Amino acid sequence: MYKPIFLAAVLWFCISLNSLADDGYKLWLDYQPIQEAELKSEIELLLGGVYFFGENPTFEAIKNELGLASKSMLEKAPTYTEDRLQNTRLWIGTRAQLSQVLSLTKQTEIKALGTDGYWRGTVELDGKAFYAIVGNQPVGVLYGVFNWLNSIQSNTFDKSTELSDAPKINLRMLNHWDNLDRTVERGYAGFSIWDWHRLPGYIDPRYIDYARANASLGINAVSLTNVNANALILTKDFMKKAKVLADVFRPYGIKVFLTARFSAPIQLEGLKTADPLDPEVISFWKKKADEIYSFIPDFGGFLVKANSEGQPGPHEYGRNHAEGANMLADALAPHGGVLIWRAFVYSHEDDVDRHMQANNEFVPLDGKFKDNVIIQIKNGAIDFQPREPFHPLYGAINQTNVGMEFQITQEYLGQATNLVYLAPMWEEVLKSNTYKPSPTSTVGSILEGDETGQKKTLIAGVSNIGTDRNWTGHLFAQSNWFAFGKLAWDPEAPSEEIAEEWIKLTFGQDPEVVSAIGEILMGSHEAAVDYMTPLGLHHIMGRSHHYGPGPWVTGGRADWTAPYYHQADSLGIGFDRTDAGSGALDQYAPEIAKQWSDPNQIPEKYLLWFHHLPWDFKLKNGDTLWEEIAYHYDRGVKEVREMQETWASLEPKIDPEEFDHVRQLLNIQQEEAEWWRNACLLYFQTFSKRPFPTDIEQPEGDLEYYKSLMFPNAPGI
Ligand code: BDP
Repeated sequence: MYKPIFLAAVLWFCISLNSLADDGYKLWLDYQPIQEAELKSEIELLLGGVYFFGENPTFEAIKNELGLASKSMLEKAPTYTEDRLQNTRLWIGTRAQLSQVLSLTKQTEIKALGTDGYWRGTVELDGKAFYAIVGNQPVGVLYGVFNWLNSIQSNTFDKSTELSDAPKINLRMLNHWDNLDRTVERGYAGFSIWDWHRLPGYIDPRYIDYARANASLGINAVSLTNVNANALILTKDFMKKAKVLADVFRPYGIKVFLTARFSAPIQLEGLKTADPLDPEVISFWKKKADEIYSFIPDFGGFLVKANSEGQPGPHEYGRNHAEGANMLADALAPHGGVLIWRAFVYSHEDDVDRHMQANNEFVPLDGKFKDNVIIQIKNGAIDFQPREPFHPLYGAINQTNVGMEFQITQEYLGQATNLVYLAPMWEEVLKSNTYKPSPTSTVGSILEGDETGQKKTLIAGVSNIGTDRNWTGHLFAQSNWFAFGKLAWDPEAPSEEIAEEWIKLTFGQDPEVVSAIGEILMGSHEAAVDYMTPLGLHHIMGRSHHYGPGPWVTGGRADWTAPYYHQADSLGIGFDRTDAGSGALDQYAPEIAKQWSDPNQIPEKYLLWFHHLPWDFKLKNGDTLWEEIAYHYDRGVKEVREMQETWASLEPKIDPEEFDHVRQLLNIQQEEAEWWRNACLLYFQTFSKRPFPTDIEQPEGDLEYYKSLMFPNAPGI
């Protein structure tokens, strides 16, 4: 008798618990109820009388967002009015639509903000005040609305202050490394969110939430598929599927790009060649581009990885990167498409230091690329390492459009088990002074196009998004998606401010929570560098999956082994890239080459990236190199333990589900940090033959055991 009642009670209890718990799905758009009475009544007034100047699909998307926000923040739907003056408080529209009610000065000011810019503030008409959100185009209005909602959530909305903003970069883009079978290369958050099998018939609601999240950050372009490309994406069947995604994303201002496999003419059409100068090949790509545009009229263009890590490219036919890229760019040009060509090229048949190969290939081609080509350069010359000095191509080519490629997914940074906020690392790169083309140039100013008058600008990030309920595997990895979007919009934005914004939107306003999580975020990158690759060490991760330490990895092509990079021997450690070594430093401006060539002057964080130094080399603080390496690894572990303690102190203030998710992952991170420290120090000690400093926690375990660990099913490969 009691049983069903008891079970029902348990079920009810579980459901209500569950509805309280937060699984992270809503990202930074969870629109918490407004607590502050004054703000609440102000927003109630505004959302109680919304007038849209005109109709279009983007305004529908805005209405959807206002609906979600209002229901969640105020527990009621917004009221839309038909008459712009009667019972109206909030005006939403484009500059042209509001031209009768905006002063000429205001209109000129807004016009200067460009396609994606917006302005919001109070407009007076016949003695009555209206709050207006205005863009030059509907997409600018959308960005303005998201910004307004954000200000409500972070309690900074002030209707008496005008606010305007515009992005500094044209293309703010996510690169998905998603395969057509839904596996994701270097993906640690489940499978691909593109359900190709059920497309075009089935539109997963996630696509819309994905578009909302991106638009809320200003991300306006998405490359759907892996750079290690499958030509099938260019067949009609897949175009129909991609078209559906493009249709979903369009109201949110997001353009779709696809990766083009250079050998597609052979694979799809049976041509004998993919030579970019062959007339049949040229005609194949022209027809292909026309066909894609017939499905997706605003198709963004192609992203291409060629002649790199086994991908086909123009070199097979004795042609260079410019000839390959330009042929594809010509096919896209009549439709206004952009061709993004990656500079991540290196060959194991070339003995030259891998660090130098991209410059060697691209610098001689500077000025030879078409106007609709952008060269997409990774932040560093090797490969998304925990810390890299900026890529020497920045500033070395000045007559070619260049764009940035960051990696948001944490391939080399602890994947989805480590909490690492990447924005400080990106900020470090963006702020780096290149001294070329002008003494004050930075990577950021080059990307903004200021230095060379570059018209097409791009910041891309390799996505960390998958089917996991919280999208990114680790809840805190959401901060990296968020920060990427913010930096692509404004490469000068400080990572600390971005962190604070994300925390407030994700965890609320409590100053103690904001400051404690801020500390965790801001220290997390340096901690990871400390326990993985301190002092400029690089590429010493496990073979192929890049999970965990693998400084002993040898065999196969040299530039995929760890000793190629750390060069540890009985005399010392580090890769000599000075003139006495590979000479890679000469690819930087003389100001940098000079300073960094001197091991006593180079910033110590890059020391072993450029120098092979004796174990007893003295650092600025008087420690020997060997001691300092040990101190860094030791510190890294301790920093993770501090992160754990800080997080634990927040338990009463964090949603239980989110708290426990992060707590468990931090425990794994702590174990992994210890594993890194033990394995690397024990391994390097076989060369240094020196004792560990006595004031560190002594590395424990058996080196042979660490070497024997295998992870054949590690995710992301
Ligand atoms: C490396 C990844 C590899 C990618 C490659 C790339 O290990 O999976 O295909 O970059 O960027 O970091 O093309």
